[in-house]
Amino acid sequence: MNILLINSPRFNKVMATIDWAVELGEISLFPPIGLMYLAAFIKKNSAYSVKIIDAAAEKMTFEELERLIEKEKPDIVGTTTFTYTFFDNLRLARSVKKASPKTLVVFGGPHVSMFPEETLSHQEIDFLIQGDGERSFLKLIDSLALKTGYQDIPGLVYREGGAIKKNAPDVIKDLDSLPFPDFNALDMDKYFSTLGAKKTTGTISTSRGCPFNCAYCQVTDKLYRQRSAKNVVDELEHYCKRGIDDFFFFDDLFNITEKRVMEVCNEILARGLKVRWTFRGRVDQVSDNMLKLARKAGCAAVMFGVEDYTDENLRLINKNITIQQAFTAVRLARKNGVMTSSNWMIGFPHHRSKKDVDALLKCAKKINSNYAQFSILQLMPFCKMFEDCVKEGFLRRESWSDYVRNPTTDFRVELYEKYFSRRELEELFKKCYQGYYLRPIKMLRSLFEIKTFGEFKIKFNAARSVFLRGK
Ligand code: B12
Ligand code: SF4
Repeated sequence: MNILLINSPRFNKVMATIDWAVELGEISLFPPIGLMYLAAFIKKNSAYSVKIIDAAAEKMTFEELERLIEKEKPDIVGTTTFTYTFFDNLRLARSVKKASPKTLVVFGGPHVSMFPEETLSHQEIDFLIQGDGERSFLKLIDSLALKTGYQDIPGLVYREGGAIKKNAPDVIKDLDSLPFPDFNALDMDKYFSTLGAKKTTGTISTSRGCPFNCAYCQVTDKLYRQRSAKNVVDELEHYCKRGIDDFFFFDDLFNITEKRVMEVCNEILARGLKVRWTFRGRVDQVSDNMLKLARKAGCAAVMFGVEDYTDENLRLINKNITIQQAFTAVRLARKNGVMTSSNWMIGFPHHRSKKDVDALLKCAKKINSNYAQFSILQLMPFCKMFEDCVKEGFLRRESWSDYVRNPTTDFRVELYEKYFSRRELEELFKKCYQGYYLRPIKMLRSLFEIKTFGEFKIKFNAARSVFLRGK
C-alpha cells in the first residue's frame, strides 16, 4: 500500500471579517502535526510506504497537486480537515479523484468529528476517521489491503448499503506509547512562529482533549490525556539533535497544573538542554515559582487566553478564571522575564454597546501583555453559546451544515448581530488592534524586545499584516 498524506492547498479559508485577512505564512506557519503523527505510527508499525506533502506550506496549486498524484498514483490519500478550510479540503478530494480515480480518499481531523454526515455526502470522499487517528488509520489500511470488513475499525465513518455507519472513535490513553511526529517527512526549516526568536520552530503537542467547558468552544474531545514530562523532553531532545531548539507547545492546556509545567522544566534542566519555548496557557495555573523555573528552563513567552474583561463576563462564558488572575499572571511573567500575549474576544452576547468593547480594550491595555490578539466571536455547533444564540434567533442552526454540504467561497461565518452589525464588529475589531498597538510606548517597547535579525523579520511581517491591511 502506498499512502500519501496531504495538507491541502490553502487558498480559501472561511473568514469572519472581510478585509482584515492575514495570509497563511505571513505571521506564522506550523507543520501539520496530526499527519506527522500518522506517518510516524504507520512507519513504525507496518511496511507500508507513507509520504507527507504540505501543499499549503509549499503554496502548491491544485493543478500541480493533480500532476503529482497522477504520477504517484497512491492507493490512499489522507488529509486533515478543519471546517474553516473545508472548501479546499473538498477541492483536494476532487483533484485526487480526477488525477487517479482508483485512489481512496480519507478525511480526518477536528472537522470530521463535528460534521460526519455532511462531509460524507460528498461522493469524492470515501472514508472519515473520527478521534485519534493513529491506530484507526492503520487498521483501515490493513483492512483495505486484506479486503476485510470495516466494523472493527474505531472511529471509521463509511457508507454501507446506502446508509452511513459510524464506529465509536478511538481514544489513545497512553500518549507516551506513540512515536514522535515524523519531522523527517517534511522540510522543517519552513515553519516558524511570531513568538519564536529563530526562523525554525518545532511544534509539540503534549496532551489531547480538554476537560473544561468554555461556553463558546466546541472542542468535542473531552477526555484529557497528557504525556509524561520525560516523554515530552525526549521529544525536545530529538528535535535538538536535528538542530531545532526553539519550540511552541501547541496544546490549549500545557499548564493544566503548575506541577506539570514544573516537572517538564526540571527534566529540561536535569538534562542541561539549551532550549527556548513558548506555550499557550491558563492564567489560573501560574505562580512566581513556576515562572521562575520555567524562565530558567528556557520559557520565553506564554500566550494567555483571557477573552473578557470582568469576572461576571468570565462567569458567563464559563472560563473558570478571574480577571485578577489575568493581571497577576501577566505581572508575574514580566517579573520573571517571560514575554506574554493575551487573547481577547469581542461580540459576545453580553457585549451590548461600544462601551463594553472600549472597556475590554482598556482592560487589555491595563494588563499590558507584550502582545494582544483580538477576535470576533465565531460560534459553531456543539457549544452552549451557539445553542443559546440559535434559541434567541440570532444564529441559524443549519448555517455550518449547509456550508459543509455545499461549500462556497463567499460563505461568511454568521455573527451574533443583536447589538452590533457585522460592519460595526469589524470596525471595533480594528479599533482594538490599533488602540492596543498604536501607542508610542508600546511601539518603543516592542522594538527594544527584538534581539536578532530573524526575530525582527518575523515581527516586521506580523506588524505589516496587522496595520497595512484593511486600509
Ligand atoms: C494547535 C492548533 C492550531 C494551530 C496549528 C494547527 C495545525 N497545524 O494543525 C494554529 C494556531 C495554526 C491553528 C489554526 C487554526 N485553527 Co486550530 N487548533 C489547534 C489545537 C489547539 C490543537 C490541534 C493539534 O495540534 N492537535 C494535536 C494533533 C496531534 O491532533 P490533530 O491535528 O487533531 O490530529 C489527530 C486526529 O484529528 C486525527 N487526524 C488528523 N488529521 C487526520 C487525517 C487522516 C487521514 C486521519 C485518518 C486522521 C487524522 O489523527 C491525528 C492523530 O491522532 C486545536 C484544539 C484541539 N484541542 O484540537 C485547535 C482547532 C483544531 N483549531 C480550530 C480552528 C477553527 C482553527 C482555525 C480555522 C482558526 C481560524 N479562525 O483561523 C485555524 C485554521 C488552521 C489552518 N489549518 O488553516 C478548531 C477546529 C474546529 C473545526 N471544526 O474545524 C479547533 C478544534 C479549536 C476549537 N476549539 O475550535 N490551530
Ligand atoms: S477554550 Fe476552553 S473548552 Fe475550549 S479548549 Fe480551551 S480551555 Fe478547553
